[in-house]
Amino acid sequence: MLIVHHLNNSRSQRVLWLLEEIGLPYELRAYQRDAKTNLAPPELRAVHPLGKSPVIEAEGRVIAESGAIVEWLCARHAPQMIPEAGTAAHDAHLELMHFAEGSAMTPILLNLYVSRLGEAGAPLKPRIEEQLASHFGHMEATLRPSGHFVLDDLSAVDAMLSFPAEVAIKQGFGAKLPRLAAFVEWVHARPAWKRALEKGGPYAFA
Ligand SMILES: N[C@@H](CCC(=O)N[C@@H](CS)C(=O)NCC(=O)O)C(=O)O
Repeated sequence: MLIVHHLNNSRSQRVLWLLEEIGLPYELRAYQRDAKTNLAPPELRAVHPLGKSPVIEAEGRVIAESGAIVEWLCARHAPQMIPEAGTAAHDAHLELMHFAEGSAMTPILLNLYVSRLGEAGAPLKPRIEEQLASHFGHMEATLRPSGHFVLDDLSAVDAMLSFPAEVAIKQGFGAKLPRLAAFVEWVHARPAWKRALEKGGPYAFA
């Protein structure tokens, strides 16, 4: 059976959600962040050298990186969640899949780390804030009237972008970005998302 190495309050929540949407059975192995450092416990390094989550084990392989995991799961078990190759939707999907971890997460993580510097980090704040607004604004503008990022039904990139979208709402961007707020509300109302939350445990972005 497929194994998910799940860390509390992490990007692996979207993998649990996707698995619930697909209806694929899986074994959840839960890890807790260190209460002081917020880092993953060292046992995760025994699973994959990066020591982060999510990681899945399937078909004798160990796969890290949520983007790769989401693509792998959809390609194998939910091909309808990836637009057909050669179409404009496929290209848009590809771009957003990379945007989700490449661009969108950069200011989110910078913000997290720079905030720990207190006053020393103040000179970096305006640029970080401008980049957060720019990336979240891009997500808002990209959402289609159907409420999805590509196509008009749940796709792999909806799962990937659910995490930065949740961060945006948690950080108070929802008032200015109503479509993004509606997207997160829609995600959180999904029975599959609720099952994933129950299985994954407390989640700061719920
Ligand atoms: N690009 C990776 C990032 C993985 C990652 O940084 N995961 C975080 C949780 S969201 C983690 O495990 N942090 C704990 C640590 O770095 O010790 C992915 O998308 O899976």
